[in-house]
Amino acid sequence: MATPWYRRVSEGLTKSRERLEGQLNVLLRKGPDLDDEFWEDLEDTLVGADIGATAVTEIVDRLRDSAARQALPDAAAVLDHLAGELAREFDSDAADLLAEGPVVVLVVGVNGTGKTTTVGKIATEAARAGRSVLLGSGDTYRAAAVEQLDIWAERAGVPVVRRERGADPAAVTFDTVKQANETRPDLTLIDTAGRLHTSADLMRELQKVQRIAKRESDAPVRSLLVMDATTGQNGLSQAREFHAALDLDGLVLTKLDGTAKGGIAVAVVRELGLPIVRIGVGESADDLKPFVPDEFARALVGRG
Ligand SMILES: Nc1nc2c(ncn2[C@@H]2O[C@H](COP(=O)(O)OP(=O)(O)O)[C@@H](O)[C@H]2O)c(=O)[nH]1
Ligand SMILES: [Mg+2]
Repeated sequence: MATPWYRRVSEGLTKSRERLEGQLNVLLRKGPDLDDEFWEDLEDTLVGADIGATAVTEIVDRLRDSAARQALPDAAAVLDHLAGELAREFDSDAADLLAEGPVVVLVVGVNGTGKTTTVGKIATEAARAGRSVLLGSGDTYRAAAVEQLDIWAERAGVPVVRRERGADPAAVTFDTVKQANETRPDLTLIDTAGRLHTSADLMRELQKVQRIAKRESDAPVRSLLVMDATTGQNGLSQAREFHAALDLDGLVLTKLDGTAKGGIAVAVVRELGLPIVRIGVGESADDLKPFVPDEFARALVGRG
């Protein structure tokens, strides 16, 4: 049964699904036999979807195993099990860090990945659920970033802490956390900049922001990476760098509507061992969704 959630995510994953489904159909047309060629083609197809070589090897091994044990008759039967095996790659027991309260969440990531948009969407989601929200405008490098966040905040009806352009992001963080300690919102979200002169400069600045937040906040502080799914393996290596510098707590994977390689979700979770907290499947407030492994896998593979 197609829930509204499933329908929207499934729409968002259209490009990924069409690509993967198309290739799986090519594979099926080659014949029903579960020979070496089938398994190799299946591996190639999954690697091509950006699922990542280690995950693919394990998924295919498990499929081979169940093909033998459950006497799966042919290629079609194996592919019917693919979505289930993909879903197993995700940890479905991870707690939703945005549902904690009170909590302070630093939102980090490379420029243009969708940080400010995601902060706006999360604020909207939380405000609609009747939770109190406070935003911190920590990208002080671009005037447009502050204005952009203000627009989201106004629409969601939530307050924003800001300083003048060029101010120290750690100072904005300090002010935001101080206000959070006084007003005790359920959810405090701090937007940050994604570009500095070098990535080492950026990591140092974000570490400082994180240090100040943790030192000053009465509530727990979490760090959430926003990653653009269209950047594929390159995005994955940036994610590793953020994780090494900041010891992240979770991920938001954005722009899944804009890529044919949504399999990157599997690679990211596998490589970083972090939960996907939300996914972005478009630019509007309604296009931020919780991550539901089974349904995500089905939307990605398209079969069944
Ligand atoms: N298609 C699509 N666009 C998105 C998504 N999330 C963000 N964007 C767009 O990506 C662009 C950069 O977003 P922004 O929030 O400014 O990125 P930031 O530099 O990380 O703060 C904007 O045009 C957003 O509308 C998404 O899930 N899907
Ligand atoms: Mg921004």
